[in-house]
Amino acid sequence: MDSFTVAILGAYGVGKTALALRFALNSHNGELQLRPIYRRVQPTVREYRRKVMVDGRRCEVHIIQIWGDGKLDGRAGLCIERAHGFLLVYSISSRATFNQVEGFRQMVVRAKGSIPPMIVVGNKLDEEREITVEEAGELAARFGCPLAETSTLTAENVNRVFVDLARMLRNTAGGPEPVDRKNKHKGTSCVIV
Ligand SMILES: Nc1nc2c(ncn2[C@@H]2O[C@H](COP(=O)(O)OP(=O)(O)OP(=O)(O)O)[C@@H](O)[C@H]2O)c(=O)[nH]1
Ligand SMILES: [Mg+2]
Repeated sequence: MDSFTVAILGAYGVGKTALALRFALNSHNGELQLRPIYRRVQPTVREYRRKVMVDGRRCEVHIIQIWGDGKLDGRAGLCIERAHGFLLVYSISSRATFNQVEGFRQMVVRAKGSIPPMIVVGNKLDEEREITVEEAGELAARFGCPLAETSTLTAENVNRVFVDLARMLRNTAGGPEPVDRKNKHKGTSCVIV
């Protein structure tokens, strides 16, 4: 079974922990409500795992390191080293968090010495929009990576963003592709809105 490690980066309060919890815990309980999730939110480093089907094949997604200060210290560097793929998260209702996305990407590229698979993720899709899909799409296009918009409140696109990143990682790793594959979201032009 493929196993990928994903790191979630983004400014304080964009919903990094909520994304990890929504993805990891929703797998076994579709009834999971928002409040119980957020009671469990902790502003610290936590690790989560979930097995998902990606194009008909099981895949384990291991989520590591969730932090908000954007400093490339030793701990952050180690986590980036361990991670195969990255979610660069901002809040669609906060320009300040959008403005920090580029810095997080640079931190990853600097630490890795290469450009790993990434997805730019605009979270809090249920809130009033300050960042348009167009400008976020321009940023993602400049990075050469997909854009997704999510809400951990409604769960919209949350699973999909992890599955799409896992697919990108599998394709990057050069693994064999299943014959029945129907992948509409392959490649870097994918925009999930
Ligand atoms: N409306 C709405 N609120 C959200 C969403 N995702 C997260 N939140 C809220 O945003 C706040 C911050 O969420 P966290 O998941 O703790 O954010 P974080 O990025 O992990 O924050 P730090 O670890 O402090 O950097 C919480 O009050 C959540 O309830 C969302 O999709 N919609
Ligand atoms: Mg957090």
